[in-house]
Amino acid sequence: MSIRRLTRPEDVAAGVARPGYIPARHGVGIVHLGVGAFHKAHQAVYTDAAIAAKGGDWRIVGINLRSTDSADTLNLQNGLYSLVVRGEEGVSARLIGSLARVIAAVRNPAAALDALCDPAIRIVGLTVTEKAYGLDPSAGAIDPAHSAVAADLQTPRTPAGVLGLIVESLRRRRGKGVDPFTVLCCDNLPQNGPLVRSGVLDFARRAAPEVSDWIAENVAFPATMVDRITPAPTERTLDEARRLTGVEDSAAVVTEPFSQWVIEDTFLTGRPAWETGGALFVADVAPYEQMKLRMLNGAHSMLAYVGFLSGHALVRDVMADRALAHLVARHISAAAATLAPLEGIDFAQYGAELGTRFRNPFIAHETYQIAMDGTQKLPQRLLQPAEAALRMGQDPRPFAFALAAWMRYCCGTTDKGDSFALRDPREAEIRSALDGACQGDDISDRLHALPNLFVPALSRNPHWRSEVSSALDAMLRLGVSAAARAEVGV
Ligand code: CS2
Repeated sequence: MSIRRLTRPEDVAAGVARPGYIPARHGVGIVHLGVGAFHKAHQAVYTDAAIAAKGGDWRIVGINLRSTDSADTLNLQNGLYSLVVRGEEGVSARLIGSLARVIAAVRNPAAALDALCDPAIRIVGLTVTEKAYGLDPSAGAIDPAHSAVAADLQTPRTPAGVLGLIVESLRRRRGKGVDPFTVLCCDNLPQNGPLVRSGVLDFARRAAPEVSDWIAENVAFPATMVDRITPAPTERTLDEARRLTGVEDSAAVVTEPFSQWVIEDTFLTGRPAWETGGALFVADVAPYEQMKLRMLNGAHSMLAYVGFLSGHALVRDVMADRALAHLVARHISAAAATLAPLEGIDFAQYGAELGTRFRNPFIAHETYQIAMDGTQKLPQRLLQPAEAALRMGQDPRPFAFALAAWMRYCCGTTDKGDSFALRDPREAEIRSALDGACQGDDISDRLHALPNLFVPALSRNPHWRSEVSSALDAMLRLGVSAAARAEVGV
């Protein structure tokens, strides 16, 4: 029997929460680049709550730079989709009405620029993943070799990449006397607002120098910390959404109950009342961001490499393994010890909650998904806390073990000997650097020599290097699973 497709809020079964407003009565105020599962489980949900509580023309026009799937499914459903929340309290579905439509920029680049230039748009949000910007975070500058950056520097009036689109649309807005928008980066990058600002300004100086000072003076780039564990949706997600809502919804997402958003309140031309959805506005996001990147994301990366290599497909399976759960707890405490105190936050309690979230038996989060893009994630998640630990006279071993697990992952085979793709933008470079290497020391030397990844405080620190080599040796000699057990004595 075929069931009808979701196209109107009233299509869904009673018991499914619907938007507390009539979506079509609200205009758009936000463009969001990167409408994937995370955006749909996070910023779009806060925006939905804000419109329901305070009204306003704040619906979202999505732009996807590469994929066309989201545009195809969401536009067919008038932007509606169900958010399935799974946790101890059970499972629930809620219909989200804040997305108006999605533009697939590969098919329609002009529509993407038009949307960004629309005077109604006051905020441009971003969840495009770390690698999409084309930034060199250590230099706070663009990476001119990044493919999208390089292409957009050649043809800056018809851009296709993130920085190119932002700069060109700001240039056009200025030419027409339209106010600039606020750029709201929601990717897990350190100091994400200031970092994207420096990338935009660097790009503008090269591609549109006549507006670079104007951007520097008039565009706000608030930093944010975003958090909600959201696995990539699967057929099971869609089946469950169908069962709960009674309609066909190809855009459904599944997520955990926990959600957090900390934002700097420097919006120049207004913003939705996101606090009504639970967002926290603070003067300085950096300490929250550091806590989350080092404790949550750092432990996530470590458990992803160790778990994936030792045969655990899901985060919850890693947590069900006693030795690995110990290793995760050790990592979380070591990361907490590198942080400056943060008023109102008990790191021990935050860490304990992370353990509970990682164990959530109702969320199937793949270790292979988290293991992706290691070179883009290591600095903020593992290397900066390692450096801090060394500076503070703390034991760097937990971070060295985590880094060794990434290095072992770079070898491209699991404990069982199965080969896999690294799924990293620097995969080819890593593979050729490691060609023929099989000893821990040698692998570590070669990977520590990759340009723009390690700071000298680590790569030239003998204590650090010997901890990494010894952890990696154990993994190569015993296998990752046994090395992890030996590491924590369980
Ligand atoms: C994860 C994050 O895939 C990853 O690298 O560590 O996506 C993580 O699930 C989110 O940051 C949680 O907020």
